Amino acid sequence: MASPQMLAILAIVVVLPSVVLATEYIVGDDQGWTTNFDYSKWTTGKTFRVGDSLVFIYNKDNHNVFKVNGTQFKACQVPPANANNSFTTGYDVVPLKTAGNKWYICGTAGHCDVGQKLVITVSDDQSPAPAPSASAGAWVLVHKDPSDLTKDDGIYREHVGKCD
Ligand SMILES: [Cu+2]
Repeated sequence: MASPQMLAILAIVVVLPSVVLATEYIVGDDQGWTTNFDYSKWTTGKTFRVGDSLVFIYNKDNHNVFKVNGTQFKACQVPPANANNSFTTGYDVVPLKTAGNKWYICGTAGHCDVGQKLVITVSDDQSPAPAPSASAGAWVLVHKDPSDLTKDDGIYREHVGKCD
């Protein structure tokens, strides 16, 4: 019969992969959700997947979050608020439930116009980012015969430091 300790270990093993795969993105990092921040720059290099969450952190006296469509996003047009499209707590966790483009703006007058707007593309690809496996392959190649690679080869330069 399985001991409680064994069951606990089993539970951790089963739960862990889903915990690792889901990412909570704090929008704007330490700047949070605010005016005069470049959110398109913030999204650069990030991959958003179904199951991840956005966390909007802001002063609720000054800001809020509206989920809008692409047209409203472009025009900074605030839609009528409903339970599904507006967030006002100052610490809003927004799960990314479906793939596709998602648009968010602040509903306070003028804030979207000065950059408080965020557009992301959510992928339904559940596999981890492809970069690690690609670099692992390149690393093996470097070990095999580094002399085949020229000095200017990006792969060689990127991974040669990891060789022991
Ligand atoms: Cu605002």
